[in-house]
Parts: sequence; C-alpha cells; structure tokens
Amino acid sequence: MVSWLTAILRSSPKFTYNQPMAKKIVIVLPTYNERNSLKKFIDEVFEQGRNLPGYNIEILISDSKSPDGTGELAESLSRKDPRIHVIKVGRGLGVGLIEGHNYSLKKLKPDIMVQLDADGQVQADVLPRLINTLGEGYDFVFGSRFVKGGKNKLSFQRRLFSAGASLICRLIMGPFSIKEFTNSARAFTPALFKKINLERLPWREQTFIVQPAFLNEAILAGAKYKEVPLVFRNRHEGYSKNKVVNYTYDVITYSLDARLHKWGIDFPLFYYSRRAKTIIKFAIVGFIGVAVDFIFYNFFISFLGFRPATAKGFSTEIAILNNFSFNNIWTFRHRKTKSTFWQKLGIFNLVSLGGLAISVLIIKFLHVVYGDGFVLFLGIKIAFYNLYFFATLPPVLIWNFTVNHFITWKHEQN
Ligand SMILES: Nc1nc2c(ncn2[C@@H]2O[C@H](COP(=O)(O)OP(=O)(O)OP(=O)(O)O)[C@@H](O)[C@H]2O)c(=O)[nH]1
Ligand SMILES: [Mg+2]
Repeated sequence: MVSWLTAILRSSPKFTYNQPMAKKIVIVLPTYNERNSLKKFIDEVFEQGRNLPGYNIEILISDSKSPDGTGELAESLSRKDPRIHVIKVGRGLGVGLIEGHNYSLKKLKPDIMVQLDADGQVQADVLPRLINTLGEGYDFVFGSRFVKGGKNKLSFQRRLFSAGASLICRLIMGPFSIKEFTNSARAFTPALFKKINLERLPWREQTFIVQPAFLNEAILAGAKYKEVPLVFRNRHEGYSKNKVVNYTYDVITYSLDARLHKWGIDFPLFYYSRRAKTIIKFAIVGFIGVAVDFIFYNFFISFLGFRPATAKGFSTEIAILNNFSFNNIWTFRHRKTKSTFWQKLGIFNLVSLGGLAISVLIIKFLHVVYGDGFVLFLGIKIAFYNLYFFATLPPVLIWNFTVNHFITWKHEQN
C-alpha cells in the first residue's frame, strides 16, 4: 500500500517528493563603524549565491550602535531586501557574533550558520568553500590564511602579528594541526552551535579573543572540523578595532587557560588576568627586567672585564630604564598623570632602590634563619640562596607595583 502510494506520488510531475528544499544559510555580519564597506560586501556575498545552487542566503547584521551610522544604513538595506535583517547589540565583537547567532537560531531558523567580517577583508569567495566542505560531512568549517591556497594580504607587521597569534594558540592551547585560529570566517551546523558551552566562552569581554575561543569551544563540543583556504585583503575603508599588544596578552592568557582546562584544571586564569591586567603587565615587565639585568651583568663581566659589583650597578640601572620604558608605554599607558616624564623616571628609580633594599633585607633575614644548604627538587639540587632569591620576587613586586600605582603613575582626574 505504502509503496504503491509512493510510486504514484513520485511519478506526479508537480510533487516534489525526494527533492530537497533549498537550505537556508544565515550569515552574521558583526559591525562597528563599517558604513563605507557594508553595502559593497553584502553585494559580493549575494553574488556568491550563484556558486551555491540549492541554498538561500540571508544576512543578519548585528550592529553595536555604530556612531558612523552603519545601523541606519543596515536598516535601509533591510527595508529594500527581505534577505537582510538587522539587530542592535552592545559593544564588542563577541557580543555582535553570539547575540547575532542566538537571534538567527531563534528567529531565522537557519540550516547553516555562518559568520564573516563586514569590512570586506574576508574575500567572499570563501563562502562556497565553507558551505561545500560542510556538506562533505563536517559540522564546523573555518577559513584559514595559512593553509595551501590561503593568502594574507596585510602589511608585513600585521602578517607577523596574525601568524604569531595563531602560533601561540597552536603551541599552548592546541591542536597544533590547526594553522589559523584568529579570523571570523566560519560555517557550522545549528546542532553544533547548540552544543557549544557559551558559559565558558568569554564572548562578553571586549576583545577579539572570541575568535580563537569560539574555535576551541567548538572543538570541545565535539566538532568534526576542517580548515579551508581564505584570502584576507587589506582594509580599503574604515579602521581596525583590534589592539595588537592587548590582544597578544589575551591570546597568551586565554591559551594558558584553555590548556589548563584540557589538563582538567578549571582555574579561571583568563578571567582574572583581564581583571588584574595592570599588575600582571607590571609583573611581566618586571620579569623581563630580571632577564635584562642578568644578561647585561654577564656581558659586562665576560666581555668588558668589569668587576661583579660594578657590573651589577650598570646592569641594574639598564634594567630599571628598560622597566620604566615598558611601564610608561604599556602598563600605565592610559594613566593621565600630573608629573612629567623626568619626574616619573626619577621616582621610578627611587622606588626600584626601595625594592632592592627590601630584597637585600629578605635575603639577609632568610640566611640568618635558615643558613646555607640544598634541597632536592625532581632530582636537581637547588641551593637555599636561589630559593631566597625567588622569595624576594612577590614582596618586591607588591612594593614596586603599589608605590608606582599610587605615586609614579598616580591617576589624576583632570
Ligand atoms: N558588532 C560589533 N562588531 C565589531 C566590533 N568590533 C569589531 N567588529 C567587527 O568585527 C569585524 C572585524 O573587525 P576589524 O576591525 O576589521 O578587525 P581586523 O579585521 O582584525 O582588523 P583590520 O585588518 O584592520 O580590519 C568587522 O566586521 C568589525 O566591524 C564591535 O564592537 N561590535
Ligand atoms: Mg577587518
């Protein structure tokens, strides 16, 4: 009975039994001040529809209330074309992406979810590659400038930056086999998106870390994934919203956090590192300073024949200058201060001398109490005096940071 009915239905020319309906692709375009590139890029994306028979493309612009009027432009485009939708969201790329996907899932019912940049840097021809690869049985496909066929047409510094960021992700977070973690050209199934743990994804933080983090969480959600070539062009319009040094900091701390999680250690390192950013930057500068001190100390003794005490005087002052420069241009960059550059340098020197006095006193005290000796750690003999050295680091860091925070780079309201 059933087979008889099926045979009739199949032979009927009007009935579309067995013929799949067109699948709906919803592309989220997060925007912040992309007024000059948006329309052109949307046209390029719809053009790609020709290479995607059997699919309908819709676009969702999630605009963070751009002051340049991108939102108004998006709304006027959406009034003219029912395939274009717009939502207004808070600031941040992560907010634009995740609120966009959530809205798309609820209201637009996509068969395939996609995200792309709106500034036209991602060449739209990546779209058929993403979609067709997804159709091969993957549930997460992402564009990559660093696989064969991919291209990164940015300036030399920007190329170095993107390659460096992905290398850090590969080495620390993994998997190493993935070549690029840091762009937004991605396609995935709604089923996979629903499995992603958005609680763990730092999408509300205003940082581009959402790009590698989203990839990481998709893999943790069990994604069957593949990297496809992506051509990334230079920006023609608008400006970059990415901040190189801060982003590198986020990439390192997030990758470490993700690595700990993979080892079964759930410590919110990334969360704390963002909140304790100033003191952590200060500590990083301090540790670099220790290395600088050590290298120059040895250089003066071995190559210039200085006596150790003289060498230490010079090497410490070089380290102080090194630390001052980095703290001035990085750690406390945004502080508005009343004191001049030279006043700050003078106070910083004095504070550092204070730190030196504290460390000498601590070492003296520990030496009097515990004397000389060794401990065995993983089969290695470690002298007490080395432990004393490390014991000085936390108190000296606290001293230096507190005094510099409240005095050298004292924040003045006006
Ligand atoms: N909704 C929303 N989108 C954002 C925000 N910041 C960046 N974007 C979008 O994210 C995409 C990538 O940002 P870009 O500034 O182009 O970053 P980039 O491509 O790494 O840097 P460039 O190479 O200089 O363009 C663009 O479509 C931006 O409009 C934001 O705060 N909210
Ligand atoms: Mg861009």
